[in-house]
Amino acid sequence: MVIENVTKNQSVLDWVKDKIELVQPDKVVLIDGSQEQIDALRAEACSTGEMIKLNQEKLPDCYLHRTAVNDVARVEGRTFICSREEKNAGPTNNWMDPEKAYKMLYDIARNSYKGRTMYIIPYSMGPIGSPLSKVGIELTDSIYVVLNMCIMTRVSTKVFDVLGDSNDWVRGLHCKCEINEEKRYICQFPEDNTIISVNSGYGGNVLLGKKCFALRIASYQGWKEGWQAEHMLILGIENPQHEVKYICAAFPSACGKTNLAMLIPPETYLKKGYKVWCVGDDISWIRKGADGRLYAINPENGFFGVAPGTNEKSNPNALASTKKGTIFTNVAHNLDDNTVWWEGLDKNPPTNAVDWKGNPWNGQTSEEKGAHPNSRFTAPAVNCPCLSPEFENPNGVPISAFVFGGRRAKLAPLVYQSRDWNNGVFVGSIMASETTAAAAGAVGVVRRDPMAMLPFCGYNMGDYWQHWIDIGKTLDPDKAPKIFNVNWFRKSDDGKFLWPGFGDNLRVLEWIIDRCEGKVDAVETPIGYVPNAEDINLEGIEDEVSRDTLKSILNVDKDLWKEETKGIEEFYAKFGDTLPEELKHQLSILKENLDK
Ligand code: OXD
Ligand code: MN
Repeated sequence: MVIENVTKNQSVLDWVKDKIELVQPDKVVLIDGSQEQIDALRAEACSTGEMIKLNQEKLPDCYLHRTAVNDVARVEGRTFICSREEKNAGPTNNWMDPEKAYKMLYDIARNSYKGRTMYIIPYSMGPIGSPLSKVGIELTDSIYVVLNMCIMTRVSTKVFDVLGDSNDWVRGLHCKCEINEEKRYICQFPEDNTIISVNSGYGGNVLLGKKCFALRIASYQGWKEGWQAEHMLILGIENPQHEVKYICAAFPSACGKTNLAMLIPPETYLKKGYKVWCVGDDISWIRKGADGRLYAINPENGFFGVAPGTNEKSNPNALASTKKGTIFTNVAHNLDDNTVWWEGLDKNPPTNAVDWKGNPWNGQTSEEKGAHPNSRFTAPAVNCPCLSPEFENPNGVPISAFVFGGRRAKLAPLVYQSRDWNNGVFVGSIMASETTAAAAGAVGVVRRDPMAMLPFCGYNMGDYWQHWIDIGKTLDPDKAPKIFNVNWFRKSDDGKFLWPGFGDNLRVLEWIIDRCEGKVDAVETPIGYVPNAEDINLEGIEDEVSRDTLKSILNVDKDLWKEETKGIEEFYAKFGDTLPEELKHQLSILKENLDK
């Protein structure tokens, strides 16, 4: 099938023709998302060694892929926002002049598909035809990208029917080139709805629907069009009366976001009939509905999850999601039964295996890791046992609360509620996490990551905060989601975690929902409202968490917060005149409250 047969959209036809002339593929293939085509591409990728077909009894339709060893993660240092004015990229993004960037990227891309095939992937972020969805087209020379996009997005030529002759679609050009680190660039052109990614073959750099479109480009579109693209999971909490309330939550990496999105309620809650539903694990697109409330969809169609640490205990729903139709990237390959393994899957590493680099590996004796710490599974959302029945709802789900979070050993209490919307925007803007041993560099260093959007905001973060404030102005305070902050990671002086986390986090979410419903009181502190210790349900974990321990992790230490305001001030100073007045005001209120 050729593209001219499925669309007459001139902007699409012109752009594709132009890019074909640029990169000079031997062959052009239009991807229609059909099972037949997917099967043929899987077979082709296996015949060239690009993918390995896994044990089809244990892992039906599952495959393994290894990237180049120099190409295993997103590369923030080589990711650019190419807005016409540097100021519009803001102080937290790398910026490149668009004219220069196009020239440089086209020089790299020119003739790079010689001897290769161009795949044209038409896809929808969000259910096809939903008023909250958007269309993208990615051109790629990688079958791995095609097959991942077929899991992570809705790939179909039907998107052309939805698009008609509109110019509102996102252009994505991906060229593997030589996977040269020195010439690797991930460039977003928000003013042109365009993404160009060269010299990488790894997930977040090349699955252009995800971070590049659904966050960087979409956050800019949301700013211009009056909606929001956020780095937030979406979950639904069903109570024993079968009422479901939805929460969107943002966390920096290494805070258990995927685990929270697929939380299994504690035994006592299960017995009473509570359920948790996953709508999304990473990204939310949010818009005001006809009833004046905010509604969110998950624009993705799969999970691109970190494999290490995922196991039957930490996240059985994620693990179950990987059991069919999944592509594993950079995990260890168990040759005995042709399955996969990663650190933290179980205590029984394979002895006859191949590590993520492709070398023979004995998990019982080797000092090296079998799977790369950022190895991934790309799993279809439909596999998830707790996938929300609302997952395909084109209108999204109504949001009761926004939850921000971070990893703070001493500072932030287990949970607090902002005083109002603008105070909640302030709480999101000061989000920060202390680094763990999982990342390179010093441990315990505070890294600011406002709304968990630091590497994903497609425009000036100051304007982004103002956009949050402006959205609040359009909402009736009774209908606006309430805004909270959580911290699952408070530690004792001897370094032990004081809150059990995982499924028990539902106890905190329950308080959050009760606050949204006006069912429970709270204590006012300088930073916002904190629960009365009696109001967090500890049934079943009294032995682990005493009321006194709970009280200690709900406390707000004024001296630590005074120190914190200095860090906030320093961070805010970067934004100059783009820092919203309202946030300056919020910071001064916090300081006053702490001095009282
Ligand atoms: C992700 C990330 O992979 O946020 O989702 O880095
Ligand atoms: Mn993410």
